[in-house]
Amino acid sequence: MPLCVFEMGHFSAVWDQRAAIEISKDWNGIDQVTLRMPRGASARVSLHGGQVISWRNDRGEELLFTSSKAIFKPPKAMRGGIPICFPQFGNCGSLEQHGFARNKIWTIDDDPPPLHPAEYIGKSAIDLLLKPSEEDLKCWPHCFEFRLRVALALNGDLTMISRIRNLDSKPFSFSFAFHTYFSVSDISEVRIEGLETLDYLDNLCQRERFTEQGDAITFESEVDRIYLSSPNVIAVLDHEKKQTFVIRKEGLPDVVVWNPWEKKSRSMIDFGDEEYKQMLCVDGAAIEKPITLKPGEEWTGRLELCAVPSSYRSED
Ligand code: TA6
Repeated sequence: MPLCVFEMGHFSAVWDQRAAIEISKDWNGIDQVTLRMPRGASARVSLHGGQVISWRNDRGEELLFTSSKAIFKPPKAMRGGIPICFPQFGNCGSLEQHGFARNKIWTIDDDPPPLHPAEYIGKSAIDLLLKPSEEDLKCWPHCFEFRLRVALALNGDLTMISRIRNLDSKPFSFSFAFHTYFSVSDISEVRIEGLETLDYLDNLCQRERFTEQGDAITFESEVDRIYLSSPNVIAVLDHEKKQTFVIRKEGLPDVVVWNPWEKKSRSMIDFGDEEYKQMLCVDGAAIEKPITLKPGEEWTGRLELCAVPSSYRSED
């Protein structure tokens, strides 16, 4: 099948005609957009929350976790996939936990301002837009535009780009996270590399600040931490699956690491008691130092996820 090149404004994009974009409706009648690539990879985004709800590799294997008890009923965000946490991460002030963006209906943005040409080459993508409703402005009185681009590359890599612009007459600040639920084989066989020696805020100790030791992070109990000023490349190694998630990020200095373990799992109605064994949240985020935008200013946060075969080397 020939590749064809077509003009997008002043950019050209190389397009494999076997790539496809399908729009369907979920059982609540909310649009979902599925990106399909010729080698078999796919990603599905719900207009409910702009949430990526599925990311599959060339073999059709699901790479993101979704709870078997997830509640697919607005306004609650589905437990899994990649919910968008904006304008806050966490539970402070009058806003709901992790902000309202993940609980709102987004629209398809058919005329987004262009990105760098490299963002278009060999990718299938959808652009979504969130603007505050009157109701939103009552609880968060700042006018903004949030443009989200979700793109799938020919090799199955998933890219999410958030662009948030201040359309107000005064500055505003926000915190942000791509709240990414990775599917793992067995949490006791997983380690994270790239966060060694960093400071972190421990959500299990009123966000007290600690320093991570020199080894990769492994899991034997509940972990709920915000690692600060992290490198832009983090690896999540899954021994059993012989697979590594490589996380590349820009504009997202912090990394949230969360596994609820047994006790917390039992307290969540939309989460199975044993499901903590098959998931791990590793979120690209901007939390410690909220982003402040002056009128007219725009912030960009970019996340790229790859799933690569890996031979996991145990240290011992
Ligand atoms: O740090 C991650 C976290 O804030 C945890 O404390 C836990 O609450 C998790 O997010 C899930 O939040 P959610 O609102 O999606 O249930």
